[in-house]
Amino acid sequence: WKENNETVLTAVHPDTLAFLRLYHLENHLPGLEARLAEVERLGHFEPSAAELLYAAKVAWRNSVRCVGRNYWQYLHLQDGRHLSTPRQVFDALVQHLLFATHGGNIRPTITVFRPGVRVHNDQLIRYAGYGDGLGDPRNRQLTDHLIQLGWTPPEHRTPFDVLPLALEVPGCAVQLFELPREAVLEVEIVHPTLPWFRELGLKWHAVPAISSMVFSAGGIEYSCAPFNGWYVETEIAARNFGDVDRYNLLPEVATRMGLNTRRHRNLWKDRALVELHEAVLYSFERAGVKVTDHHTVAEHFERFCAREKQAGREVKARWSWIVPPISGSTSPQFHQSYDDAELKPGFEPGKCPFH
Ligand code: HEM
Ligand code: NRG
Repeated sequence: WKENNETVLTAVHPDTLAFLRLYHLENHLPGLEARLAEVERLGHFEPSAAELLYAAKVAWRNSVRCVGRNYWQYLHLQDGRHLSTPRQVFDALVQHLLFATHGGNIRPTITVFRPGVRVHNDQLIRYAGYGDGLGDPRNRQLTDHLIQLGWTPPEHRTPFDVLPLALEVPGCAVQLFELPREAVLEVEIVHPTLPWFRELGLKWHAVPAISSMVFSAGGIEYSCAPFNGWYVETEIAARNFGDVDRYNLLPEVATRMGLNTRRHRNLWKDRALVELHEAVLYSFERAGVKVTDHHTVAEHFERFCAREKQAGREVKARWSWIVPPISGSTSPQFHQSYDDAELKPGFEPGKCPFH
């Protein structure tokens, strides 16, 4: 980039300039100057599909709270920037889930909509949390919000009622849509050796698809850019099932295991956790649904760090998110410290639409 083209340098948004430089540099592409001149002429940055895809990959690579970054180069982009009605956005979200789910052989996928589009749900697939304690307590406010927008819970409520999506596009009222069954693959949770596990009636969805984060790319803030990979078993077993303020299943599992839950020293919580983890891994595998375990993902994260180092980049990470919630010290990350600076392109928390 030549100093004598000072006007272009100052007129292009600094994040656009930084991203286009990185894009051309990392991909050994010629034509940076011509591309910057074009942005300057147009007066704004409209990423090509290839640029947008690379920005999304780098945003994943930069995600300090993500331990799954080893596969950052393998991300599929669905470009939804041309879509303008709630119905079109909904159809693209269903398409996203179908493509990503892939019958269980999950494909990391991101769909990018034009700025201003919003999904009120923080994940595309969420289970209702009802006022009387049924369901996922984490989603109580979201459930109330959806009811206020006109949703009627099913007549026979269960702990796992999939919530409808609330979609907002500029110039249109918020609209609710029910996901079709075939877009929501679920796994029944059973245990390889404890037959009573099935009677707990547990299941979980195959695809975690975060839909509440703002994708910041080259100076543009995409308010709706849902993305997914696959689960680490700890997310479901330790946190979603085990947390006291989620499904809180440790007391019931431990009791069924015949453990005394009135004392700590028999490690009933730890034993119940291990069985829950084994059940989740076994059930996903049995159903042919991709899931990883905390040991494998930790190993892969180390590979990612080594490759990044070779490329001359320092891996930024948030220790408390990277280290698994069980058996922390068995993961190499436990014994390290990390700088957790957030780079761009990146995913940032969005403003909650109902708070
Ligand atoms: C967070 C694993 C794919 C971006 C996380 C977390 C885990 C994880 C375990 C922590 C979640 C929590 O504690 O609630 C994985 C695995 C993937 C994957 C195994 C498999 C491919 C992706 C993809 C993207 C991504 C495709 C984006 C393109 C993020 C971000 C966070 C995150 C932004 C932080 C979320 C937040 O702040 O709530 N990931 N991930 N991950 N991941 Fe990944
Ligand atoms: N813990 C959350 C999901 C957060 C994102 N995790 C992933 N992301 N694996 C839960 O639903 O349990 N991903 O893109 O794969």
